[in-house]
Amino acid sequence: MFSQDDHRWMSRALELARRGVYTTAPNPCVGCVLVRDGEVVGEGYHQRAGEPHAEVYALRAAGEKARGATAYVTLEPCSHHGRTPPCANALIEAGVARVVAAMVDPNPQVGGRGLRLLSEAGIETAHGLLAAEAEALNPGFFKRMRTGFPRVTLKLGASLDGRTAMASGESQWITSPEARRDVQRLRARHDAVLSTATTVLADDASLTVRWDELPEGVKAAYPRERLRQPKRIVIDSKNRLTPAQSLFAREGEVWLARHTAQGQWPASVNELLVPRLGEGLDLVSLFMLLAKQNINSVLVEAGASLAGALISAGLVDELVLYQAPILMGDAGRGLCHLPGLEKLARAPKLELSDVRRVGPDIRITAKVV
Ligand code: AOF
Ligand code: ZN
Repeated sequence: MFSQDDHRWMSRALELARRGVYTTAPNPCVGCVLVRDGEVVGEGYHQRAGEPHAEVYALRAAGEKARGATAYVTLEPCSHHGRTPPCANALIEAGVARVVAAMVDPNPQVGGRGLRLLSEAGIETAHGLLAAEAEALNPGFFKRMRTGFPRVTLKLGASLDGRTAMASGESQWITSPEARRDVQRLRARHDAVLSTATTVLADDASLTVRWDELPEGVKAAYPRERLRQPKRIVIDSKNRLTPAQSLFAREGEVWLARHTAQGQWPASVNELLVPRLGEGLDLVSLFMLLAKQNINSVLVEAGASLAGALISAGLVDELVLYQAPILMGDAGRGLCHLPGLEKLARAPKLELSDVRRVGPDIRITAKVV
C-alpha cells in the first residue's frame, strides 16, 4: 500500500515533528511534508500550542503548489476547532490530492473524523505508515488521550549496590555532573516534575530546568527564549511547606497537592486538593487531576516511599535509574519501599529498553511490565 517514496517522505515528516519535542506541550509534536511530482513543495511542524499546526505551515510554504500534492502528516489532520481551525478543511481548500497519516489521532475530538472529512471531500487517504515511530514521538499525549492518565517516568539515582543514602541519611551527589545534566534533559522533556515535601525540605530542591545546564545537543534544538518550565507538583499532605522554601522563589508554577488549602501563596502557586487515602493522599486521583489539567507526562523525583507507592499502584510507565560506580553497603537506604512484598513471584517486573554510560555512571531505562 505504501511505496518507498511514501516511506521517505514520512521519515522526513517525523524528523520535522521531532523539532517540537521541547515546546509543543500539551499538544503533540507533528510534522508535515507536501510533495508534488516527486518534489517537496512545503514543509512544516507544530511548534507551540496556540500556534498553527504542522499542516498550516506546510500549506503556507507551498502556496498554489499544494494543489494536487500529497500531504504526509505524522498524525491524522484535526477536524475540530481547538485553539486553531481544523487542518482537514485547510487541506481540502488547498486542493491536495492525497493525505497519508502515520496514525489516527486518539484525541476523542478527532478520532478518525479528520480522515473521514478528507475522504468525503474526494481526497485519497491512508494511514499506518511508520506508525510505531509516530507513536514514539508523543507517548505522553497518546497515553493521556487513551486512558485519562499522564505518562509517568520514575527517576532514581543510586550506588551500584542500589543504595540511595547511607543509613545516616547522608546522600548528596552520589551520581556525576554528567548524570545531573541528563536529568535536566529529562525535566525539559516532561510537562511536570513531581516530588514530595519530604524531598523538598531535605534537599531544598528547586526542581527547575536550568537552560545552561542542559546537554549541548539539547540546547541546539531548544532555544533559551523558548524554555518552558515544567510544572512542579509537590505532594504536601501534612501542609509542611511555607512560602519561605527556595522552590517558590524560582521561575515557574508550583502546584501543592494537599488535602486542605492553607496559607497565603504567591500567584505562581496553586493548591490542588486531593482526597485522602490511608496515611497519604490518593495518588490515582492526583494523576487523574493532573491529566485533566492537560499534563501529558510526569517525571517523579522523590524518595523510596513515593517510588514504591507509585509502582505498587501501577502508575509508573518507565523507570530511569542512574547508578554510580560506588558501593554504599547493605545498611544504606534502598531505592524503593515495597512493604508487604515477600514472594519473588509478586516482585514488580521490568523490561530494559536502554542501557548506557553517562559520564562515569550507568543509565538504565526500563518499562514497567
Ligand atoms: C494536527 N496538526 O500539527 C497538531 C494536531 O488546540 P489546537 O487547535 O492546537 O488543537 C490541539 C489538538 O490538535 C491536539 O490535542 C491534537 O489532537 C491535534 N494536534 N493536529 O492536525 C498538528 N499538533
Ligand atoms: Zn490541525
